[in-house]
Amino acid sequence: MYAMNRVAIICLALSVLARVGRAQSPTIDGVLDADFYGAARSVQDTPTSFGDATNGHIRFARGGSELDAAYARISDGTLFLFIAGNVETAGQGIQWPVGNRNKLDIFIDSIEGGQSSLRGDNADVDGNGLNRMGHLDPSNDGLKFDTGVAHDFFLTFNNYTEVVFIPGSGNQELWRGQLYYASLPTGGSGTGTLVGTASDSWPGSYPDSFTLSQGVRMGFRNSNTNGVTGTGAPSPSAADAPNVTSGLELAIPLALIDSTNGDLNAEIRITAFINDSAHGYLSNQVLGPMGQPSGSYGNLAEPRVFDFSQSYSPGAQYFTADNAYPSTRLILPVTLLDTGSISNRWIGEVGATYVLQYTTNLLTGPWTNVSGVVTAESPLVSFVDTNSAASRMYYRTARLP
Ligand SMILES: [Ca+2]
Ligand SMILES: [Ca+2]
Ligand SMILES: [Ca+2]
Ligand SMILES: [Ca+2]
Repeated sequence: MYAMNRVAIICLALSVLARVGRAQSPTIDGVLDADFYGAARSVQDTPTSFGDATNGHIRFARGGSELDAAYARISDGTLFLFIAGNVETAGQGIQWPVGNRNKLDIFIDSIEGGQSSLRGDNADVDGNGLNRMGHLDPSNDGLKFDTGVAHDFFLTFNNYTEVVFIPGSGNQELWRGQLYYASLPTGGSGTGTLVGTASDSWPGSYPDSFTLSQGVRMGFRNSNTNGVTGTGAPSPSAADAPNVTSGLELAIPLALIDSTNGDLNAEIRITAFINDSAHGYLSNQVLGPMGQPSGSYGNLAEPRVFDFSQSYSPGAQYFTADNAYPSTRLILPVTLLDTGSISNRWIGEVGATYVLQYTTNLLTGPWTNVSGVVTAESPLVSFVDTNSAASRMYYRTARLP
């Protein structure tokens, strides 16, 4: 089945193209793939005012949440996001303490438009928690982001336990991790959904990876006991934040964060923070970080009156992910046609020109043109390569100046 192998190779190649010389894709398991992600896009500089977890269990973090660093990379039609840190687990008081059900909120600015000031009429997700941060009345105008940031999508994660009766073992608390998604259109409303609930099926069973709906994959390792300290520690410090290699890892299909016509910004901006269970009380764990000076640590409190663009919130409370291959807005998976030809599709900028190229060796090249100039008449650009020679193992598109 040579043809199938070839398609598999090509699919693999597309991810390689993002950055030749680095790993092709991460393992979605809540452990940092340093070779894949490269340098952190943001590192925490503020000790946590939401408690410092010290128990170190792979799933259950007691008494604290923190965001130590963020890693992000776009590859193979997917935004890979790794948030190093831990999120307090809400137990039921049987095997695990009744903790706070903290929320890890993630906002993504990836397309034109969106909300620089959160509206109050967005989709109802996580107990209407998104709208808990949004506009209520003129004196509670809604959470505001840094100048120039208008977020388009929202994700929120939390973890808790569910009591399940296990014959022979009695009531057992099994871990659950929930992920919600909502769009944030300029005019409000939008769509929202529970992407999925990751579930341990048996006491002591802790799968590395979960496949949720919408093509989203999630890994979670909650065992961090290092990173930032609590603000109440004898010597509060954020010095260890860059060294944390466990946390929440997400693979998000770009189709979930693009516009209806397939457009996607060349730079994607992401804001992440820890919130309380109702999304009604912001911690000081934000990425990009708050830069709180020693002696002046404090939570940000009511989200409806907080404004990340004000002088009391210095610096950028967002981090970026580059569309990794600047000449390719987005390469979509190739399709093998009945004729043996290969259909290549990519998301381009209308009016821009591209050439489709192939190579037999990703490390040494050379790249040879398959097509002549292809002008993007619409955001979805396609070109069929009718030459099925085995030498055409890897494809890319190059945007012409
Ligand atoms: Ca990983
Ligand atoms: Ca936007
Ligand atoms: Ca810590
Ligand atoms: Ca700011």
